Amino acid sequence: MADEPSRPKVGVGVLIFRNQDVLVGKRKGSHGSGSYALPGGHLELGESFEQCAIREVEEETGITLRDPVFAYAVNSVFSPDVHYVTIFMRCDVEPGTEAKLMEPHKCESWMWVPWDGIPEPTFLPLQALKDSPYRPFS
Ligand code: 8DG
Ligand code: MG
Ligand code: MG
Repeated sequence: MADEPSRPKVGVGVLIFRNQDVLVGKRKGSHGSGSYALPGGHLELGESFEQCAIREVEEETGITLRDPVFAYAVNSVFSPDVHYVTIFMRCDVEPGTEAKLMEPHKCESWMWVPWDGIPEPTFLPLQALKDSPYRPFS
């Protein structure tokens, strides 16, 4: 077991749109600290992408998502031994929806920003999504 090579992990990032704005948070306490990322986390054993999106968003923001749908996927090599495939799920929420800071040790704050106004530095997988052909409103 000790000699097993490391392999890529699967992360799920969730695009939550409220009107034209997307929810991002400033990461704290792990890799990419200080960068802006979507809510999300690791896909757990046996989970669907939809279940992971709903669980992580509930845990991190208190928002209950209805019917998140697949949006895009990117491949991100952070360093020689940190490699993630990120599945982006998308869900549009009601205009009055607010995000709670449920894990203040992992996130400085949540903010709703326009797609073209995501602050820098941007977390690597989210930057890859921004650089991809994915367009949220077309
Ligand atoms: P978890 O243990 O609750 O599953 O994870 P977490 O505590 O929420 O950690 P995280 O760093 O937010 O997410 C785990 C990994 O998921 C992260 O290290 C890299 C990967 N990941 C991506 N894309 C995205 C993304 O867009 N947002 C978030 N939050 N994580 C992502 O590959
Ligand atoms: Mg999490
Ligand atoms: Mg997370």
